[in-house]
Amino acid sequence: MIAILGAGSMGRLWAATLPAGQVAFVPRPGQHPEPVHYRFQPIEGEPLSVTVPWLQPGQSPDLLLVTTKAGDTLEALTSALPSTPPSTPIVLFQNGLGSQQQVAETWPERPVLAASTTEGANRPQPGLTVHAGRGTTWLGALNPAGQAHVEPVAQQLATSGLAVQPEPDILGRLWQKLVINAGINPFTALLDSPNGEILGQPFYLKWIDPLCQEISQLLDAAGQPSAAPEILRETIEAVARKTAANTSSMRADMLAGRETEIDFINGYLARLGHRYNIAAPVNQMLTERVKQLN
Ligand code: NAD
Ligand code: KPL
Repeated sequence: MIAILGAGSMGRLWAATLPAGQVAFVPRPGQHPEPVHYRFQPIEGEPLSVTVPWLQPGQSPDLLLVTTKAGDTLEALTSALPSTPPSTPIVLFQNGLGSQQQVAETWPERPVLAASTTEGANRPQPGLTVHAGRGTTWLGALNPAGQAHVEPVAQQLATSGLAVQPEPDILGRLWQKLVINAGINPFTALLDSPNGEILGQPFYLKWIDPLCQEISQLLDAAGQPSAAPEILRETIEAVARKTAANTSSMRADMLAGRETEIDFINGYLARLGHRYNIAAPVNQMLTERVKQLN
């Protein structure tokens, strides 16, 4: 049985694509709800009707997928883990960085893995989950206890039909995504613009170079491969152009009045600056401004 903690867009994507009958959502404490019914719109073909039960007391999952937002993850796992066998691998799907390390440090003896995914899923109306973009999910261990689980978990997740790849350097891959999210997401939320439209706006043009300077220094301090600020800017802008019409996850959260993941993107970089004594005022400013939007 695969348990999924977080019955939102990403959780429902996996629940709809993994073989039926093998998946259950993990309830919040005290919740005794009915099974979750929804329509699932795959990338191609007709919508499917999906029903997912909740994990019952006494059921022991052999895999736990965590698809909560970064800011909810520690609390959600604190409730869920007492009834999860200690040997069950935990796969973290959160964007950004910081929440993954919190989990690995809080439960060092449990097998903790992280996923970085370019799959896209959303819920444009109640009861409907849309697989909005096909991508790849990279999977790697965050601690020694997780190492032996990478290959078998990748094979188990690949039964969904989604592309899943083992990744020996999952932290590096999470950093690559963090850089892109740090250079696109806060601007899309603050300017209330699709990804491609930020590129010509004065606020973006004023801050992108000093932001890339900070990120370049932070990459070095964190032991990640060096990248010059100009290269970082090119990488960020290539993704913004490729996804020009997209509403970023941060802008979508802002428009829906949900808490954003800024604390785990530019906020993470600002905290890292503090730790390594590297000035990161642009990351700090973007974090504070996005938090003021809520
Ligand atoms: P979402 O808000 O749709 O889903 C999160 C779910 O977690 C919600 O249903 C919420 O009720 C549930 N939750 C919160 N606290 C809980 C708790 N204590 N116990 C049980 N459930 C709890 O978010 P999402 O879009 O599915 O994103 C989840 C994570 O995946 C985020 O970190 C996001 O950045 C990342 N991600 C999402 C996508 C995507 O396309 N949706 C793509 C890549 C990465
Ligand atoms: O990952 C993204 C997000 O919206 O969080 C990008 C790459 C910016 C695409 O929208």
